[in-house]
Amino acid sequence: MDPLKTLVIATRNPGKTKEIRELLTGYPITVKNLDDFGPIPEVIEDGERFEENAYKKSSFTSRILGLPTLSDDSGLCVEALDGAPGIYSARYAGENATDAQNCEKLLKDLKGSKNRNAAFHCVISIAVPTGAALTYESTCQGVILETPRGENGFGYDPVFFFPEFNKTFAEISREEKSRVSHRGKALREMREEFDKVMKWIYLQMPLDDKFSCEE
Ligand code: ITT
Repeated sequence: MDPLKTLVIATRNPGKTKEIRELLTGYPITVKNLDDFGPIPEVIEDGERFEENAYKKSSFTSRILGLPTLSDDSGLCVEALDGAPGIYSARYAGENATDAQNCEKLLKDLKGSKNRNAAFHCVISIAVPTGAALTYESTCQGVILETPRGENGFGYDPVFFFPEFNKTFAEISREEKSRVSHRGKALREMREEFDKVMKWIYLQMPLDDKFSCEE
């Protein structure tokens, strides 16, 4: 595996993997994810901000695997709930909660609330084994419905209504979602300067990797 031509996506969320892989097609790199490697220790996501957790995931994984690594830390911030579930989005209804249980708790907590404004946040961190990292971030505004709608996507997509499309994120295709989503926008920002990112990775990687004779 060439460390200068490989990018690992540090996630165990299949929904994220699909979206990120699709957005990275066409790059002169091989995209791997955690399923391509043996068991590796869990990252402790105990930061208080999306940025902190994104960096923890990318730097920890990159150090363990010795490969450039991209991570995504994201979540839904709801105005009437003072920004909750925020960084706790994945485990809002409990440590091993399913997407359906998280949506159910959200709808319960918002019952009777007139203010349904919410925003998805996404921070992308690309780290190299030395610990250096680049960060990209974006948000996407929407409204929380009273009942779930649609079968696509993951997480809170069935309850996240996007006014511009007059549909929830679970009622649109992955391509449509990527065009407007928090993750799509952050990744496109990265893609716009991907030549620079590749150069940065090359400069940051240990000398041994640059002079390796392996293909
Ligand atoms: P990894 O840490 O392994 O990447 P995770 O699902 O635990 O996977 P996060 O800690 O970043 O990831 O939590 C993100 C949660 O936020 C995710 O589980 C969803 O509940 C929600 N979320 C993020 N992006 C979303 C999207 O595009 N659509 C719907 N829900 C989303």
